[in-house]
Amino acid sequence: MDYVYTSQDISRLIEGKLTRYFGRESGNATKHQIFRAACYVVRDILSELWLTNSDAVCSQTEKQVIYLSMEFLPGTSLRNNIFNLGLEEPFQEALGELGGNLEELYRMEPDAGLGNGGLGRLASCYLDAISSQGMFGQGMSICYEYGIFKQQIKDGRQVEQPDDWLDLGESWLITKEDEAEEVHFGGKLTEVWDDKGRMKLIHSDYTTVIAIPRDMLISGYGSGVVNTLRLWQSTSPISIDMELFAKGEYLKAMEEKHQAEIISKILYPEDAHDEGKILRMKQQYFFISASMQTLTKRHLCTYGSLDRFYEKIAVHINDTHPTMAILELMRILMDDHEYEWDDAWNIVTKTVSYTNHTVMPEALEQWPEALFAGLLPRLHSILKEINRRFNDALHDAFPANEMRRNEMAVIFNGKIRMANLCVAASHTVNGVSALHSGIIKEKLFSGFSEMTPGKFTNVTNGIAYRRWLCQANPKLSGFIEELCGPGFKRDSRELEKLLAYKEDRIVLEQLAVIKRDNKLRLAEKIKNSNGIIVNPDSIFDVQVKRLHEYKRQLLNLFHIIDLYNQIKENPNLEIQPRTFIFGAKAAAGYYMAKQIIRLACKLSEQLEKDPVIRDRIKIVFLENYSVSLSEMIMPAADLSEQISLAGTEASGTGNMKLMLNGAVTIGTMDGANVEIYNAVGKENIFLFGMSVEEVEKLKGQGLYSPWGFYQDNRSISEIIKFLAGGIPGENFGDIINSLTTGYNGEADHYFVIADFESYKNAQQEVSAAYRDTQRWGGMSLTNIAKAGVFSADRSVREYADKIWGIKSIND
Ligand code: 26W
Repeated sequence: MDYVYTSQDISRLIEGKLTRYFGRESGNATKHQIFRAACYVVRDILSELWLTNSDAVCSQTEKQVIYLSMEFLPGTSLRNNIFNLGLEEPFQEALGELGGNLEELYRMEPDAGLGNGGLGRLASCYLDAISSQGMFGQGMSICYEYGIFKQQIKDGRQVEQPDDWLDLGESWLITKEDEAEEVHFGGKLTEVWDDKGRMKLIHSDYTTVIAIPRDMLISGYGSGVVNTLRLWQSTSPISIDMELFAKGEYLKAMEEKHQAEIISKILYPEDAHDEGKILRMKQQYFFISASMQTLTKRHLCTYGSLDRFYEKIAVHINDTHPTMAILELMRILMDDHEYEWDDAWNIVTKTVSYTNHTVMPEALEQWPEALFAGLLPRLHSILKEINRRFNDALHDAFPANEMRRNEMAVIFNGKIRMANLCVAASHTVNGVSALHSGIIKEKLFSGFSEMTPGKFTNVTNGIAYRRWLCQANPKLSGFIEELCGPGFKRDSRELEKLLAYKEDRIVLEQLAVIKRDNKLRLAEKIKNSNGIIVNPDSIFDVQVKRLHEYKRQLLNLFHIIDLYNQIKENPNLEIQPRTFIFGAKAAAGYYMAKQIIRLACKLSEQLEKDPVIRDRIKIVFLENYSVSLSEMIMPAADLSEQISLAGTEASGTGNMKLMLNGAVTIGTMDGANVEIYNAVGKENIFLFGMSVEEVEKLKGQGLYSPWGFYQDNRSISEIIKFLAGGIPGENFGDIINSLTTGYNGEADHYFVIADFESYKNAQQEVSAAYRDTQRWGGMSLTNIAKAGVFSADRSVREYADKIWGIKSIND
């Protein structure tokens, strides 16, 4: 799609914004003002498209998906929108004419970090893909005033700082006060009988919170479709209680307002650990209630009835956090529109679908029933009825198996199990990689799959690849375009055309030059932020992701300590120089994760101090890993560390971004690594470690003892000794304890020690392969060429066909 804007048009539009909003001209405007003006111009262009080709307009005829998620991680938007609109050139020229610089504006934009990691970024990749595929859909979430914390490293420790992103980030938001909704908390229920002899429940004495929509427009690449991400902000209908104020009770006078506003104040930074906090419950109901009310109102306005709601709306539940949508839709249908239970349930179950993103037991949400009942009395009464009916169905399905019935119940032992509710009410349930979908079907939800086998499916995750290739790595993207034409930007499978050059020395050399340029760019960033000079010819060995024991950053550190010990023992040891790059945020309350960060940072200092070591191995811990930082790291990586214990990482998406940028994976047979392996073949990946079955077997025997390895494997005993006293003044006793103390799977819960030898061998193969530049070049090229299947465009088409039943306007 072509939009005809010349650079003169764009500079005139920017000047117009500067005059109207800031009373300035480009000559005397600040950089912030120019940034804002450029955003407003882009926003206007998107708004125009939105008014003709959007979720709002076309939902009159087309079915659309509502993607409910507690988290979205859009990162920055200016570059992405300008790229998607194909307006890079006119903007570049216009900014030049105005005495500015487009790259500089890009760098000023703060990340919208309204998510923790994989789950939130996936949601944003999918919105991008929905628009790019010419489909209609809307994301719905919370407009957190503070996003994921900014991480600083001080003396090797993580320090969390608030992320005040709205300051400049607000430029993208369109506030729609007229579409605000009321959300009710607490209160009491009374039964009354109407004149037709029907019982009705009246909800009274509740507290009202107002939800105000702040919409972000989501452009698509070349499709002309613009969708929206609706972020709800909370406020109170009462700004100040005048009576209390008059009595001199100033703080109390504003209490209600504060209580309301705190709901959308800050994103919970726990990922994969459910804390069962009441504020989190309020956040969930707040955005779900506002979203479901808006959707039903909109539908009613167009069609006059909610009978066939599911023919126009697919509601998708992104992990269990938005599960209350099931209950809220039941409430609206029955209480506000007088549907009978069976009819309401029929509509709900035809509307909702659910994706599971983790099998970690500590991440599966459970709410204490009493807490839930107090905060959401009406939803609780609906929930109890769902549970009662579902228990009847369970009795029919498993009459003789009480254990099975108990494990599948929605309410059990005073706890509400959100995942069970999701599975019971959704028409389709999916996992996020082939392996993970198998695990949820066969293990996590095995009872459900016995009862309703057809409900389960897989959609392997995908990434907004144009962001990580065309925008983040323009040199590589430009080179691919030279070789294969521009088709890959629309159809990622066209990347396979690169395979024709697998043996072409000149092409491989050119790819290596591009990689080196990107490594130099990252080296500059490292110098500025960490004060460490890195060698661009060393292997850039990258592990970037949230810090979790299951992701095994510790295994990576074990390998580094082993290399250190080896060089210490034999200073003449020939080794391939490596720069180990880490980026990882730890949840604020996750003690062991923070210890692992400290180990990485202190080890980094220790290596740097030693001239025999520092030219060969180095650790760089980059602080504040984020979408923007990943856009700089991915293009510079040689080796991609995907080393979770098999069966723990649902999919991973960083693995896909790194592969797309030509990094070769060292990994376990876990999550989407399995599919990467299938795509590139065994000669283009370094596999190691136990398989899911082997892990299961070892766990099942209950005999695993890290001590056996400690005694038999000198590398391991030396590593533990190093941890016990190798860094003067530092104590890593708690890490040692976590690996060695406890019985039956307590010690070394994620089998770091059991997988070490295999990992070390794979790492030796990496070094050998890297030394053979021709071989490495071929591996790298194959990884790029085969990354096409991991496009979010493909994932979204699968969701559309298999789950949502939505279509593209381009088909
Ligand atoms: C209740 C606290 C909480 C918060 C977030 C529990 C669980 C989560 C998420 C489900 C964790 C998450 O981000 N999972 C990741 O989802 C990605 C997208 O599907 C996958 O690629 C990752 O493997 C998975 O860890």
